[in-house]
Amino acid sequence: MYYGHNPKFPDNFMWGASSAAWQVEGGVADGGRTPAIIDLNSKTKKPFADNTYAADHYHHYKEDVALMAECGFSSYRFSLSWSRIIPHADGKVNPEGIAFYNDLINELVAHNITPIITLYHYDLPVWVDELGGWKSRDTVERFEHYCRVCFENFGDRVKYWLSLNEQNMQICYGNWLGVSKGCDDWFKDQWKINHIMNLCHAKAVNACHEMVAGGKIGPVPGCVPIYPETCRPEDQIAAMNAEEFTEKFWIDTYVYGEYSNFIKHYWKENDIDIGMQPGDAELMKSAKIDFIAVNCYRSNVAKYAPHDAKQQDYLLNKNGVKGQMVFPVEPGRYALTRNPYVEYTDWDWEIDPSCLRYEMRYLWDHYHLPMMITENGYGAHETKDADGQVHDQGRIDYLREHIYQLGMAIEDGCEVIAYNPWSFTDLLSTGNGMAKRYGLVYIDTTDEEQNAAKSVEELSMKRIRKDSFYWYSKLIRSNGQDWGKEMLK
Ligand code: BGP
Repeated sequence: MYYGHNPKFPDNFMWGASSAAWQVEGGVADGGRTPAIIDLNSKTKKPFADNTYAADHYHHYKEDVALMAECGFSSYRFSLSWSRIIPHADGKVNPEGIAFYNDLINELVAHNITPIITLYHYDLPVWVDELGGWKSRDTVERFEHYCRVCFENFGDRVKYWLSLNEQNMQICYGNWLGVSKGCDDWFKDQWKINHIMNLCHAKAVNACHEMVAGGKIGPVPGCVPIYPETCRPEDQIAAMNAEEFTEKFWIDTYVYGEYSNFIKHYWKENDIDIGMQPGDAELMKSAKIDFIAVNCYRSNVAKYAPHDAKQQDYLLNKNGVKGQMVFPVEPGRYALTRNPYVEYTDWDWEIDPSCLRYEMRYLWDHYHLPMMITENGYGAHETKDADGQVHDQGRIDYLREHIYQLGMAIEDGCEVIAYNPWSFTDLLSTGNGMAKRYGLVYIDTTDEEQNAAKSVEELSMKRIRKDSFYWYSKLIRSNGQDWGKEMLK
């Protein structure tokens, strides 16, 4: 659809950026925090980078919020560290953890920045893991207790809440994100764990509605639009299969509060028992979400995979040298493949601005719920130039084209309330530490320096505004009018 004018964003549209506790905070042992499973991953499983220091936001939060305000933010999406708030199995609340987040929230509110909080972003406390972790139904009760503590302490100022970050990706890539640890039969166990996560999500939704006056809550699926490789009918069905098994099934469950016939049939065919117990169906049905938060960076292409094709796991690019990605083959379901019509990042992620318009249209058509973008962004190798500045034209191009397509989705009639790209400052990448940078603000540190440092005081951690910071500031201060170049084609 061509409109003959640039897109307009709603007057109260929230512009900001995004982060997650374990990737940005550092201060892992400060203020009474205890370890999370992702800390262990970050220490032992290369190329995860050690999150001991990360971007040291724990000690720089005031400076970081001041920079957000300078940029013109009206929102900031971040996560809380469960083990900072409840560090031990006795379930007692840690006053220092509460104080840290109160200070951060107060600082945001004082600068007219709306906090959008993720309750869970990959950092299960080790003490919860030791008591059975995601394999144990007791985790539902523990998670609900944690959520209630958050709503009670922060709900007076925080009205937008997000339940679990990318539950779909945690299940699809269980090995990568530490969820499959200790499972004997991941093929079957993943669905039990997924069910427990659904119960956690439902408890969070209901507790938010019960405890937070005017509170709104939604899930955060990782969304990757899937295009069929050709108009061959088998490719179209393969694209639908990929969509179901990587994201649609999860979003359907959040929205409808029940499992679809498609997935129930798959479980039956494969003799999978997800551990449904009396009361679960009612709990899931009762949890009505207010919006869908969307993480969307890229699109994928699917094609037919015969039932006797050779299975291939998805091998992600782990070093930022183009051409390392190996696409998955799921015999009888789908195979993913390269898209010849788009550019790729150094980590082989498709650069496809239209994917945002597609995803918004897709979700709006299916679910008719408001949406907010909680992640979208450009991961790149970056260093300071000779002038001490960071000239990230690639990120400006990426953001400009993606935000423009988001605006076109709004013109198409989609209800979108916020755009929070990943990330505000540089922070740890899940796959590549500080080597893969996403920030509008450069953090003067490297993996090598962090690995060699004995304490955070040895690291510069200086904040340097990248070119994208200035570009984004102009765009958001004009509520999406000042693109920095002629856009209408
Ligand atoms: C999302 C996660 C984030 C973030 C981002 C970029 O899936 O929610 O935590 O890391 O992906 O991914 P990566 O860091 O692997 O480049």
